[in-house]
Amino acid sequence: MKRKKIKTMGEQFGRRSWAEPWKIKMVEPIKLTSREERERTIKEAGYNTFLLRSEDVYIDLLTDSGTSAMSDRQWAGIMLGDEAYAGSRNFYHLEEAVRKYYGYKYVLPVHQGRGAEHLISKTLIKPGHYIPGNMYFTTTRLHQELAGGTFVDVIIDEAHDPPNLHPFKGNIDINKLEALIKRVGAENIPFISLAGTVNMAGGQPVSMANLKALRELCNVYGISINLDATRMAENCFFIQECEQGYQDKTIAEILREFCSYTDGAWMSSKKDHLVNIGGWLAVNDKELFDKLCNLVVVYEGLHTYGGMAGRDMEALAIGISEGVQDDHIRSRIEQVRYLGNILINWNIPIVRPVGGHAIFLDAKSFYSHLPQDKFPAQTLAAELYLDSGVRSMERGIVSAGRDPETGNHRYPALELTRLAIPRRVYTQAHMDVVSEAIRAVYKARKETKGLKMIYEPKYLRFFQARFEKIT
Ligand code: P71
Repeated sequence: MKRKKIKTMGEQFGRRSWAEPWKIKMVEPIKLTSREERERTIKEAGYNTFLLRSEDVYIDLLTDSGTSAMSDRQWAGIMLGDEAYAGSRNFYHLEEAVRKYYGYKYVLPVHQGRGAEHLISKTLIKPGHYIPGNMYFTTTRLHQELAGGTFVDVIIDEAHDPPNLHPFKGNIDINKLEALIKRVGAENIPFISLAGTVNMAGGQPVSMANLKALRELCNVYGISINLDATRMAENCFFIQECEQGYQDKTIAEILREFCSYTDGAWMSSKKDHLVNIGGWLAVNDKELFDKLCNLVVVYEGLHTYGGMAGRDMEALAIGISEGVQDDHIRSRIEQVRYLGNILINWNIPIVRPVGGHAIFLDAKSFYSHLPQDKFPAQTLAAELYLDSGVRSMERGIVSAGRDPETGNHRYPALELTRLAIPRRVYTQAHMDVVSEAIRAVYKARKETKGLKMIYEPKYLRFFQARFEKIT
């Protein structure tokens, strides 16, 4: 009998193989539960993956936020925590790292991204203001609304179309933005809320050319640009790969250039910076900084710790330099692509091109027989967990919440189930298991009837809403 020739992973994709630029020094056991156990645990969790205990999860792709593995250098940094109330040495390391890699002048630590969103929204947004941005993010928009503003999505139309292969689906539609400015007046737009690796669009990048065009327009109207830099290092990988003139630049160089066209940034360091908690807010304007600096003591902590322990700031400062290394970013994004390419090859509907931090299943076309108010993406997250203990997150109608004016559901064009890949945590074998779980759920899709919402909290309902299976 002729033996079938086995191909390595690289060979399957027609290239030499490459591997992660690290080896594993410490492991954390995980266990696979039985189908009966999962039937019970997901029911108890109201079919909401946020309400599962992590012990009952096998492969946890709920989020890439705060779930990455720290390096030995970061853990060593934890031992160097200077836990003084004021003026901790670790704060100065953090400040230096942000200045070096992002280039902003003034830096404030915060406990995590939404802490920074709160401060900047409260400081700059007044009732009646409009805040244009490249697709909403849940916490970002909520803070803008709580400050009295209205978020306006000015992302390009391609971003709302899962199979569209535009390489920079995170771009701002400059015409849409200019029309908004003309309609509401530049004086009613406190800043542009620009995000890299646009989360809700499927981890889609913004191009340097788009940012330059945005800068020009904003200069004409005197509007500032604040960057949600949460996954900006990943965004820079796409610029390096696809945008003319950037192939020979490092991620760190591209990042510095990108930030140089913006006026300030907020950061959830739980992503690019490879830490479990932390964030910062940075601006170039001294007057604005003084206001933020005053507000941080009300909500976060003194301006030299902002809700973080000294040790956390040290791990974060080290994480900033590790998070922009080219080999790290490449291996991180190629792992996401590895999973994505398998699914594309099997004709399973996902958002394309594969983005930076996650695979987004297109639940609308996956469960094309389910209307959006039967929560297809929530249903898909529950079914994936039931099949194999893989945890994912709804990013559709539940996440979109209700319109504050009318109280009706918002019906977003995208109804997605996100499988976010933590950095430096799972192996290719885990990705194989995940792909097969998705395929099994896809094969059984016609039998799935959807969910009914039985409890709905007021703010960010997706975190705590509860559902029942429709039978
Ligand atoms: C993610 C998260 C964490 C999360 C937040 C809300 C609902 C579910 C999960 C957080 C982000 C983010 C962007 C682009 C700001 C924050 C807030 N993402 N901007 O994707 O992705 O940062 O969580 O540190 O407060 O799972 P924070």
